[in-house]
Amino acid sequence: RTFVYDPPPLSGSLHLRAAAVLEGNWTGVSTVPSRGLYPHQWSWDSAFIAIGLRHLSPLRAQTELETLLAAQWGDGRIPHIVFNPSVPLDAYFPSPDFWRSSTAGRTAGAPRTVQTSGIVQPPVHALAAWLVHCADPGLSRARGFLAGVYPRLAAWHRYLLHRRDLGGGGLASVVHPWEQGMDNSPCWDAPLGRITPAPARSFRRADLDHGAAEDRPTDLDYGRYVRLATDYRDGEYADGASEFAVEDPSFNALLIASEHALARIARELGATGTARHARAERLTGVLIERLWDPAEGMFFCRDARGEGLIPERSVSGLIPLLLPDLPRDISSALVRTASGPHFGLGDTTQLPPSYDLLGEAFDPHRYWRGPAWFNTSWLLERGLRLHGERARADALREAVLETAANTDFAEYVDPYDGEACGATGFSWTAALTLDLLH
Ligand code: 9WN
Repeated sequence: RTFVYDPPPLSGSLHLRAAAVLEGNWTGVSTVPSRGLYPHQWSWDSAFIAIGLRHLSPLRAQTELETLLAAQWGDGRIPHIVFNPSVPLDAYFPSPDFWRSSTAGRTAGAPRTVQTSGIVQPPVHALAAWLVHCADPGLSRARGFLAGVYPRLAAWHRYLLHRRDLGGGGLASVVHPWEQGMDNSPCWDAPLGRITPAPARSFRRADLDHGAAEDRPTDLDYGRYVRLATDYRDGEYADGASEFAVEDPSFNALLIASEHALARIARELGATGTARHARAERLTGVLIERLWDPAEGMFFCRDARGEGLIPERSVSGLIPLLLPDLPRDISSALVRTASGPHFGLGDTTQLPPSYDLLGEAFDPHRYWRGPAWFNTSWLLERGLRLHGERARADALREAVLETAANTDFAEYVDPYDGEACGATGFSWTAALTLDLLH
């Protein structure tokens, strides 16, 4: 009998490779988005990471969210970065000495023992907490996981729906492009254009030590990001005065989806959850009333400091497909728009672009001005499935898995040919790959 060395295909399997990325990016209490470029804990990254981690280790997934929530501020905000004190200050900009959370954030109730940023990111957390619970309800109950996170998540939603209702219509506004998570989206060009940039010599961009300049935001963008963050900090992170305030469809859709998840969590904890479901449904109506454009068949951002809707097509305007209470005509229109010439889903693109293929500002490699991202693809896949678009959802799932495998879990990719951009070994790409494999 000849012995042929024939290793099982499993050893090279996508599952194991994704698990190895998450293992390598785990710090002991949370996961960094990527070792070089983003060496701390990021808020919405951790939510997506937990959604994947639950398939590897429900305990680690719970810990990921608990670590983030431990850094919550007294006013309810969950900071967009929780800094790792053992990482050198110059490894990432802006660093803790820029945000000064424990002093400038004192009035808003920033924690004393951990350093954080003072802005937020999209509220994917309650959705993540619910999905993490469902992966191992026994462990979750034994640890009191949901009972522990529920009050914090409720305070987070309260902060967004009250302190951040800057447009006065019932939706949450973001006060910085980093808050919405799609940093240099062309949607911000007009509202950001009104902001006087901080001088380029007043800060040093650590991101350019790791990423190609042509794949990243420009220095002028950064000057404005720094100006907005400085002003917010100098006003002690009080809400209301920001020169930049935008109601974004994806940010608010994630809040609504998370509100539905919070209703399920409440029910698991013995309440009815009815009031929360009703609120989520009501908010869906507000989202449609304020951000839906029937002629264009998608949602748009509203400039709360300017003139109405911002006429730029971002993938953000398709993400509300995630919502269960959308009227049929709206979900159908969103699917049509996603599959049409502006996004090319299942047609001209490999993965849906972050921005309009036909838009003037489209650039297939520059960050959120065109490249495709894995978290937005995951959200769209979920939305398609929810609304009965099974064939499209299956095709998108396949495309995500293939692109993740071919790019070593890239941060983002050229939407046409799937060429890797930014970092590789990117945590949410690995995590959401794992989730789609299950
Ligand atoms: C600023 C961590 C984060 C993501 C954002 C992405 C990018 C940061 C940066 O990286 O933003 O928060 O330095 O560019 O745009 O969505 O959460 O992965």
